[in-house]
Amino acid sequence: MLKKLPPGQFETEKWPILHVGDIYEFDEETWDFQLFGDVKEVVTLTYQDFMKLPKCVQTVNMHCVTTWSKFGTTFKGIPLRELIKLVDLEDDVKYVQIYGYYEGDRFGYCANMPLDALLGDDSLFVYRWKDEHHDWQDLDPKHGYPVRFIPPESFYLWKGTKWASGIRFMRDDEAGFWEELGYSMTANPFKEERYR
Ligand SMILES: Nc1nc2c(c(=O)[nH]1)N[C@H]1C(S)=C(S)[C@@H](COP(=O)(O)O)O[C@H]1N2
Ligand SMILES: [Mo]
Repeated sequence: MLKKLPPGQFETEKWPILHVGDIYEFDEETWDFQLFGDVKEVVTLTYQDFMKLPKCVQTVNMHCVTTWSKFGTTFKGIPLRELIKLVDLEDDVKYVQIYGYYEGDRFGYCANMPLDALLGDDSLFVYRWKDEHHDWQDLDPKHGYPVRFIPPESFYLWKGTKWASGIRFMRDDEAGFWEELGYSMTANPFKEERYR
């Protein structure tokens, strides 16, 4: 895994914790994952359905807009492209909004990204991880258990929705939680796209 520090970032060995609101407490009974928006039919997955999907293991770098970068964390998760196979998208869907819990609201947090940037092995809904200092382990609730999105490193980590609850498919780009507050729509760390 190439270690390239984007402009204005510093390297951290530790994995910092950053979010708004309380940590979501997982309850398998009430948890589900929704695929909705510009789709022919809404698809709802139980935790069992979700965890049966094909998995992928990938080592990625994370870049937080607050200037820390963590290199070389290995994640196990479900690629976003596997979820796309489960829905019938309307024509011209080009963006997604990835939702997660915020203060008890399952759609309280979200982040927008172009769909075509998220079709690789580095766009994962993750639930296990390891790194140089840690053996394989479940994701901690503070990092997004039971599943959280990890975006490709061409996006700042706020696009990595914790406690993920669904994907809304969209024809047009729409601002997410931080984007509404003035952060970048495109958010490429290597171009230092922090604000808009
Ligand atoms: N649901 C939710 N996901 C979230 C956030 C949040 O506030 N709520 N914060 C984002 C931000 S700003 C960052 S930098 C990363 C931090 O992930 P970490 O705490 O696992 O390092 O989570 C992102 N995902
Ligand atoms: Mo962040």
